[in-house]
Amino acid sequence: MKNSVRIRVVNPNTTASMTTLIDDCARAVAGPGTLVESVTSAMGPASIESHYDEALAVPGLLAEIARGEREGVDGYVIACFGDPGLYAARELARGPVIGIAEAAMHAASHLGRGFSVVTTLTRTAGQAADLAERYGLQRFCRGVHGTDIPVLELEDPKVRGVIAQACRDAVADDDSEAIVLGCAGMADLCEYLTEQVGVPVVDGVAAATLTVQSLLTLGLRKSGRGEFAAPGPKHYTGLLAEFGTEGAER
Ligand code: 2AL
Repeated sequence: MKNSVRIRVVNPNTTASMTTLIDDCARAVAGPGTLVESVTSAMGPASIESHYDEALAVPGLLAEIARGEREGVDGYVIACFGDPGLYAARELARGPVIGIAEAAMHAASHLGRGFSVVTTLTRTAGQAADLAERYGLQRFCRGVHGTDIPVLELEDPKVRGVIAQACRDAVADDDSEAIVLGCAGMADLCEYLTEQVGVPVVDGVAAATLTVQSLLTLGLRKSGRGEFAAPGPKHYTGLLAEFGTEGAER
């Protein structure tokens, strides 16, 4: 059992104001023995709302995980709902790495028979549905609903009402019993939406932070055996040369 833990929350998009929002929400739930440090990726897209954005957000995310490992971080949250680079990050880290979609969907599965995801652009709905399947939670996921609000417009207070209505519609259309918020930028709306919607509303930033905290408090680390073992030594070239694993201390 460990009573003091250091969790790094990585915002894999490059918008620092969104990291501030994420950091506030992670700190609000962390226990007294938990140090939360949120960081913004140093390279990549300003927001992640396509497969292309997601692919190009991964190098910056992995650079933050590698830096965290050098700095002695205990565990990580990937604070983007596509859980970009989750499995690669898990290979790099010694401690637990949890994505916000992964954490939120698991939490919602404990709260009712079915949940709906309310997200940003409708074009990302397929990615969220794929994640439910990947995590074995497809039978709980009754629908994914886009609002067509871009990630960087979530900070505008005018969108709150639109998201609340989308949540109410999702509950009615899917006959669902909980809502999963489909973007890290919605984390600060969780309390408001819970009041407005009348079913449990799960924010993945808070859920993932507490999942990592729980695993660390239990003294549990990533399994180093098999699929998520550290990647083997390899030479990388070009723009990705610094990501090579040759000579990495493992
Ligand atoms: C996200 C998110 O959480 N952060 C980001 O940049 N894009 N998710 C989403 N569904 O658009």
